[in-house]
Amino acid sequence: MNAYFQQAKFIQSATRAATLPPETAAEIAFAGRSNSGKSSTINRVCAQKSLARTSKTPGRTQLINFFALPDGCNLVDLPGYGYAKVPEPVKLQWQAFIEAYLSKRSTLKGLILVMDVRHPLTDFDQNLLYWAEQGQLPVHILLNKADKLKRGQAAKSLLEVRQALRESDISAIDLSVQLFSAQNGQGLEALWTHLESWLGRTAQTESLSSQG
Ligand SMILES: Nc1nc2c(ncn2[C@@H]2O[C@H](COP(=O)(O)OP(=O)(O)OP(=O)(O)O)[C@@H](O)[C@H]2O)c(=O)[nH]1
Ligand SMILES: [Mg+2]
Repeated sequence: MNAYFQQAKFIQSATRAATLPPETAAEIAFAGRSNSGKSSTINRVCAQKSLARTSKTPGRTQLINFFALPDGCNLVDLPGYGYAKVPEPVKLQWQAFIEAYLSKRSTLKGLILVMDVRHPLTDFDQNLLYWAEQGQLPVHILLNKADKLKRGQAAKSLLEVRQALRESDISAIDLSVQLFSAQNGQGLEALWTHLESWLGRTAQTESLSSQG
């Protein structure tokens, strides 16, 4: 349990840059392919079952949804990319928005990049990493749905992703990777610690409960 994140509340949706809330406090965005589990991850972080809408149908989150924490910091649920059925003009519009958001949003402290552990580092993910690097934005990668793999397979995937990142050109940003499961909470403590450090908080997790 983490009382800080548990108090998150939905504040608003936005469709484009003009409708974003003002840049008043730190925020962290959750990005990744459609269906990778961004919304489920936010719900797990905040211990709320239906704070962010999740769905078996890819492309569910069409809007940029903002969730406010008690001190005014925001968690941001971005629409997924890579969903084949989205019309081309919408894809281009989305790409333009994300590039602008990642490079210009002054309050953005970091990006949580959610991937399916079984299909990591797609072209779309690489593209996002490129834009994060352009914006000098730290990225923490979640290899989500780790519950779908045996422990050994998941560990292997983690090593492979770390290796691939070391060999890639992305060197200028603070980049980290962990296994995660929005379904069973594996890796949650590590994720909280990361989010809290980006938001300039000291970790609150240990003192509250040891069960995570
Ligand atoms: N087994 C398992 N399923 C998960 C996990 N995380 C998410 N899911 C499932 O994956 C599907 C998609 O989850 P969402 O959280 O809606 O994914 P999203 O990335 O927000 O998707 P879009 O909003 O469409 O971009 C749902 O059926 C979730 O229940 C996980 O850790 N393990
Ligand atoms: Mg979603």
